[in-house]
Order: sequence, then structure tokens, then C-alpha cells
Amino acid sequence: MKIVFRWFGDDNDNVKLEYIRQIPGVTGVVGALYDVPVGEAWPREKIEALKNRVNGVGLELEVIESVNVHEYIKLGVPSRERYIDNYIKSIRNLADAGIKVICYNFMPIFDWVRTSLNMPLPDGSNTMAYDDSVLNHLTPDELVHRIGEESQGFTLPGWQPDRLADLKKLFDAYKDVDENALRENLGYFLHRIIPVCEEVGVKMSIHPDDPSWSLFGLPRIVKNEEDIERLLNLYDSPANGIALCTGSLGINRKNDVPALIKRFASRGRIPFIHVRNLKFDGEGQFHETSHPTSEGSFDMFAIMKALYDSGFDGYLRPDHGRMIWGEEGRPGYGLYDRALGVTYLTGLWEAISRMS
Ligand code: DNO
Repeated sequence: MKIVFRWFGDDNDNVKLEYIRQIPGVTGVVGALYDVPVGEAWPREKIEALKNRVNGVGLELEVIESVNVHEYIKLGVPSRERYIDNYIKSIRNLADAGIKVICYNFMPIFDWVRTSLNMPLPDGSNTMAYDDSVLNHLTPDELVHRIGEESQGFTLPGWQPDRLADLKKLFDAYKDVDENALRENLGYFLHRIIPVCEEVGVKMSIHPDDPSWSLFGLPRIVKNEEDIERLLNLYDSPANGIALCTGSLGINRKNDVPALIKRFASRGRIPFIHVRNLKFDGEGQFHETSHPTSEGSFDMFAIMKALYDSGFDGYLRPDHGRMIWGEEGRPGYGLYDRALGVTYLTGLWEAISRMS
């Protein structure tokens, strides 16, 4: 297992790369190019520049999150071909730079959704939260506005303006796309890209829907075990994997996260995992907590044990953290709480491995 840490780049992150290097146990960063519009091919020179910067401080760059999928590919319209060709160019260019895992998602229009990005906690820290009853009273435009207002001047991953331009047009386009159609479009995409991934040694890692249910009536197809099984069967290859996100899947209480890990990691289909904890506040309601079991609703020991027992040898990153110690930065992605998460998770891992 390798522990990696998400970093948004010198111009785009309050967290310094040099500080990430100082977190014990972290060997690399999860990076991306943020100035290439969704759908365009990622240029070699830009990938090389990022890699050199990261390698220059003694960290690896082997995981990309995300190469976003153009909406036309998800919609399955004829113009998808051009965007799939570009996606393939990006895969080849990334593989040439030594990238091993590419994370992506196939969520229509919106990526992950929260209704609050700065919920105050009794200890003086703040965190991200979600409440269905709040979302149900928002229009998509109001949600985008709210996220923009609360994001402290940072662009949140998956909330890039080019992805969300002209919401009404996008919603109209999805009118006739149900879950089956979306799955078919994903299958089409996988059949084009996975053979290339196999050839160049890259593993695709799809992020589950977050939260793991339909929002605004849009189809969502990576919500539970059955969905994941169907997705893996769309193209049966180790290069067609999942980025198992404990928070996204665990939000649905019917999902047994350690069991999902055992099932899919033992088959080598989890190249990348996002580990975080959260606390249920009611039906369709939760807030994100620090990583330890004692702080949230998940059994973090069981999660790490499931990884260990399945022989997990992929990449793990601590997922969102709270904002603590007066830090100001991109919600969910400050330095301190995620670094505490790393040390806690490495501690669990060491204890589990030494006692096994
Ligand atoms: C949020 C992230 C997601 C994730 C994408 C992957 O913090 O977990 O934005 O990066 O869904 O494509």
C-alpha cells in the first residue's frame, strides 16, 4: 500500500508541496491539471512540468484525480467520439509520465454534493455537511451559487465553472437518460479506453456517487454493491477498477463498506481508496468528522483490516478533513486534519500488520 495526499498545485492550493513531504508515511501526491478544459487532451509538457515539480521535493506522482469526463460522453451523443479520442490521448500522455492510476467519475452534471462547506463544530473547528431536507429546497442554480459562496475563493474539485456552464441546457439534455442509458454510455466509453489502459499499464478508478443516491432526479450508477458489480462487468479487466470512497458509499447505511472492500479488493479491482469518517445526523443527513472511529459513525479499524486482509496494494489517500487550528483553505482539503488522518491510518495499519 502507498499513502498519497491530494494536492492542487502551486497556484491553486494553500497547502505547500514541501509540507506534504513532511507528513510521515506519505510517499506521493494525487495531482491533476486544473487549467485544461474538460474534454481537451492533457498536453505532455504540462504533465511533465507537474511531475518534475512533485519529484523535485522527493514525492511521487503516480495517481491523477481526476481526468474529468466530458458531458457528451456521459450523454452518449455522437460528438462524444472527439472527446473520447482526447481522453485516450490524455491516458497515453499520462502513462508516458509514469502515471499508474487515473481517477474519474461518471456522475451527470454534479460531482460530489454538500449543502454546507463550513459547518461549525463544538470544538471550534468546521467541516462539510449534507442534509437532504436542505437540498430538496434548493434549485440546481441555487446549489451552485451556495457552493461558490462557501468555498473560500477556491474552486472545488468537480465544481469547475466549465463543467457547470448552462445548467438548464444540461438538465434538458439528461431528460431521456435513465440509469440504463447512462450505464450503456459508460460501457461504450470503457470499451474504447480500457484496451489502451491495458496496453500502457494504467488502471482506471471510478469514484462512486457522492452522496450515493440520485439528486435532482439525475441518474446515478455507482451507489452500491450491485452497481459496482455491473460496472466491473461492463469490461472485465484489472484496468477497470473503482476508487472506493468510504464516505461516499458509507453514507448509505445499507452499504457495508468493509464487506465491499473485501469483495472488490480481493479481486484486485480497487487500485485507489479514499478513506474518511463521518457522523450520521439523521436520515439523509451527515457531517464529516476527523478520521478516528471514536469521532464518527464508521468503524475505521474494520475498514483498514478489510484492506489488509484482502492484500490491498493500491494507493490510499486520507479524504476530506475538517478545518482546524485556524487554517483557511479549500473546504475539505486543509493540511492539518488530513495529516492527522494519515498518522492515524498508518498507526492502524502498523498495528494490524504486526498483530497478523
Ligand atoms: C471530492 C472528491 C471528488 C472526486 C471526483 C473523482 O472531494 O472526492 O471530487 O475527486 O468525484 O472524479
